[in-house]
Amino acid sequence: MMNLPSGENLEMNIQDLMIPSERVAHVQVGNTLEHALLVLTKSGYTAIPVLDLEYKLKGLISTPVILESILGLERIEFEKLEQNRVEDVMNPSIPRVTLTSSAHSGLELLVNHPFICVEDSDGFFEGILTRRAILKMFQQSLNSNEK
Ligand code: 4BW
Repeated sequence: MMNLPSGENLEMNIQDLMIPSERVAHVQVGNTLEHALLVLTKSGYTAIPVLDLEYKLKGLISTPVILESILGLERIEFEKLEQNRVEDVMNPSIPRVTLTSSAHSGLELLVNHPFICVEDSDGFFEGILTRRAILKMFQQSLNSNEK
């Protein structure tokens, strides 16, 4: 529950707002950079989670990080896309909450991150909470207040 400036209480449950894991584009440890670039390009997202074989969070991979890793001094080293693995270049620092975290902690992280990962109490990946989901919820709340 959150208190809006108006004094209104806003129910916000991370589980209800998140995109569930089966609908989240992701790659796995061991995948090549080429595979990751394909998934990123086809999905249209700039950054996606990296999971291990048990479906636990290991990092985030993004198009800029991949492109940066193949920039040589004089040319783009395309061969590295096949040679290198996502774990070689991913960002291991992941903004994350658990299913039972307060909505407030999720909201705070979303100020600086476009999405945050949600895991269960054993560290298994459950989904992501996006800025869009939060903004949509606020918009719906404002709309219903105006009526
Ligand atoms: O392919 C897209 N489909 C839709 N419906 N919206 C898209 C798509 N690509 C971008 N967008 C929009 C969204 O509003 O641009 C925003 C920024 O995308 P991003 O960060 O930089 O790729 C999107 O905002 P959002 O929905 O609040 O999502 C925030 C971030 O969460 C995205 C992306 O990194 C991640 N994300 C969202 N849905 C995802 C996902 N990652 C993997 N799988 C998903 N289903």
